[in-house]
Amino acid sequence: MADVHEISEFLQKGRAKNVKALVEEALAEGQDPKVILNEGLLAGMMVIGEKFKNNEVFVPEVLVAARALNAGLAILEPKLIEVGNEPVGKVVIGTVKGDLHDIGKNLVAMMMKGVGFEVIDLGVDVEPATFVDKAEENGANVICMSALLTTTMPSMQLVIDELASRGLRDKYIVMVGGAPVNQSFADQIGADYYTPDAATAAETAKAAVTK
Ligand code: B1M
Repeated sequence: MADVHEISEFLQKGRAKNVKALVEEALAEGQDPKVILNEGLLAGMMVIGEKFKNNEVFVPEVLVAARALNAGLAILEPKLIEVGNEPVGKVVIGTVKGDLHDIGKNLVAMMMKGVGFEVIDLGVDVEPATFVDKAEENGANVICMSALLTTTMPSMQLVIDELASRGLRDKYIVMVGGAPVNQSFADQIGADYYTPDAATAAETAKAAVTK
């Protein structure tokens, strides 16, 4: 039987092929995709994050671990999302200007699809005006921003300022998240919702558009 802890070990070594194979094996055996995600992939990335902070590993090692995580996520995605028939709305999502971290943003996008949103993923390093332009072009209801760096969090404010300057602030539900973001920051910049994780983000967005 595939061991989720072994998935974590391979991820820490950046062994994407092994991660992919073990995730496939675990799914074929009927193991819970959420356990594979949390105890395998995300647990492995948390170890890497801690080592990165303590200068025990450096950017190249983190990068290969992130690639391994994304390889595993690609296999898990269809199992994590069970899309309903009726789209509940449209979400524009991206990582803010200056920030290249996309794993959390990808997870949020995946969970949003899972609760029935159509997702327009703008990628990383997204200009404030682009969030607004794309929301307008696509007729979105929700704008989701992710930031992993304390230095890029202020970009979230710029997106909200951009909405306000175009007279569009009340048209959209604005959601923010990412490791350094918290409720008090969200309140300070005037975002509608802060959520600590991807699953809560998706549930909150669905509740907000259907209320
Ligand atoms: Co970076 N990095 N990194 N990094 N990196 C952090 C964020 C850091 C905390 C590491 C550390 O020092 N401990 C630190 C930031 C310090 C700070 O600002 N206070 C840091 C740094 C400093 C840097 C560089 C500056 C390093 C350098 O070059 N010297 C550089 C910056 C590059 C840039 O963006 N301009 C950099 C680069 C990188 C890599 C490219 C190597 C790689 C990213 C690869 C990629 O994303 N494709 C990377 C990684 C992987 C990390 C760590 C190790 C892991 C991040 C991650 O993916 N976690 C991270 C350490 C850590 O966080 N402990 C670190 C897993 C992911 C699932 O969690 O994204 O938090 P997260 O998402 C969570 C929630 O936050 C939430 O949902 C998810 C859980 O369900 N969430 C939302 C996220 N977005 C949301 C949006 C929502 C709601 C919830 O609503 C819209």
